[in-house]
Amino acid sequence: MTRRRDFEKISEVIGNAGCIAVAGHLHPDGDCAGSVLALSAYLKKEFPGIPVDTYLEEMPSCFDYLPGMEGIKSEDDGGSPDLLFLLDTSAPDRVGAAPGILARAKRVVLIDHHISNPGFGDLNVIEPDKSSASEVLYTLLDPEKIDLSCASALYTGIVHDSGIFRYSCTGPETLRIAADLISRGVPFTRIIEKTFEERSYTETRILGEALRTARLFAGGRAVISSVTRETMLHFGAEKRDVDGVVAELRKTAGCEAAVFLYPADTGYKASLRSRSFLDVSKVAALFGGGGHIHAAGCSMDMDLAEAENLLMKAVEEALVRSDENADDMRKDAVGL
Ligand SMILES: [Mn+2]
Repeated sequence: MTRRRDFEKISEVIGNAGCIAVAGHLHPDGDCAGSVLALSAYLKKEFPGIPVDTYLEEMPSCFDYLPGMEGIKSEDDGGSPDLLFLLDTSAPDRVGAAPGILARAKRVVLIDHHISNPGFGDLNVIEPDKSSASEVLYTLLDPEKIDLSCASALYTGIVHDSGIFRYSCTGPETLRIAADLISRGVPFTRIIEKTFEERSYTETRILGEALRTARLFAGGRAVISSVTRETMLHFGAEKRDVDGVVAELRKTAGCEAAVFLYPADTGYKASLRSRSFLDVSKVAALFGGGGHIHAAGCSMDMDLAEAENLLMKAVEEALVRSDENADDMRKDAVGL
């Protein structure tokens, strides 16, 4: 796996920056928020003379324990920092909260783990073999200067992108880092309970509806479900209330892939997940989206039935192509 590392420690890149900004991607998840807030907390403590602005779109309230949540800027205030740290953000058009800041910042430093990241910063640390941006960030910090709140934020990022150390992106080093963070007193049981297990009443009910209406396709090797605008309204649900649905669909026995659609401002958004071999980021890319091998998403600016049909066809074709590739590999292996 390619590793790109333009520097070894955060302290090397601060230089004489008069003001610093830290930002992440659109629709921040646990890794994005964890890495952004961990770095903000670290910089504020380590460089108290330098103002640090933190940009993040609104987060679900289960993340309220993260450090510095109260000081976050969720909209573009026109700031032009000397130095912008952009975390977990795979492309220039994925910058959340303050998209314009990318062009206004004098110097941009990327810290990421997306394989698709082209390296659009002035300095880049992009390590696709790492579980999370938070794991990459940990290796750039001085271990002696990671305090409990920074450690809790890093742990949050790692535990979210690794699916509580279950996804294949979890490596031995991921667990060593988690062990170090736990030894610093990170309240890991509470973090996992609060951000994974706890569900609002609304989430519980709309999840039930999405599971009840799930359908198999591609010969039972994939599952799809969706919720309409009307259903969202009926349950009083917002986008964040359906974030966990696709992960539940993915648990369906025999299914390699899961697709979930929910209403966006225009049309629908699709979340795709796979279990082992299918690269759903390639399916999402067909519709202008992207992501990781096992988790991806795209926008479908059309009516629901059309979006479902296109996605089912694309997933089924991708599954067939994977079968053919596997056949070819078997033939190669036996010299046919
Ligand atoms: Mn991530």
